[in-house]
Amino acid sequence: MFSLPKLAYSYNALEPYLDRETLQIHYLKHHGTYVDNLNKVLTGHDEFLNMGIDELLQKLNRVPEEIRTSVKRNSGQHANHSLFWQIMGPKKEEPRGKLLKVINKSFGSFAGLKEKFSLKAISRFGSGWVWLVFTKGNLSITDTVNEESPAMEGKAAILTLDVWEHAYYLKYQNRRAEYIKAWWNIVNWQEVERRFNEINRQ
Ligand code: MN3
Repeated sequence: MFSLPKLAYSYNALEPYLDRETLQIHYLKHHGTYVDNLNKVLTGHDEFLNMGIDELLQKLNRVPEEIRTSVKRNSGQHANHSLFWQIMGPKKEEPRGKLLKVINKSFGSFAGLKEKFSLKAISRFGSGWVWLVFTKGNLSITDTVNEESPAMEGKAAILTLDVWEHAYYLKYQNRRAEYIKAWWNIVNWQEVERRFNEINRQ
């Protein structure tokens, strides 16, 4: 069985950048529904129901074809949102240490990373996700459509941004660029660094 991960902060902790109502609906209703649907569609398929989410994403091709699209959709969204909640937090922080060095190497500066990532997020047409991926000593920015993710290709992302409209519409309406600009204030760089160090050690 899959379940909603606990949030490490309260629903209003990310105000004013991410409002309480949006966070609550996004987490409980949107993410909650993906988790419920995943458990429902996998009922009777215990092999997959008992996997961790990362393993399930790696083994989607083994899921019976008649339920594969639904399993991919809901497991992808479950994994993406779980990461998204983790890499946010109420403390205003900036990247430091080894992570900052690699950011500088890959994008010139922290400002360079923010600019390139924001541009990708603004120009992603329709629903999807933007990612910061660490492979072979370098950081790179990619975007994916709908529920897709680097994890489905076996790559580890250390940061992600949800640019589906449900992530910002209540507060920002169609102003996605404003949402993205505000979001930088609530990135949990300690967690991003922890994920970076974990991959860097491998
Ligand atoms: Mn979402």
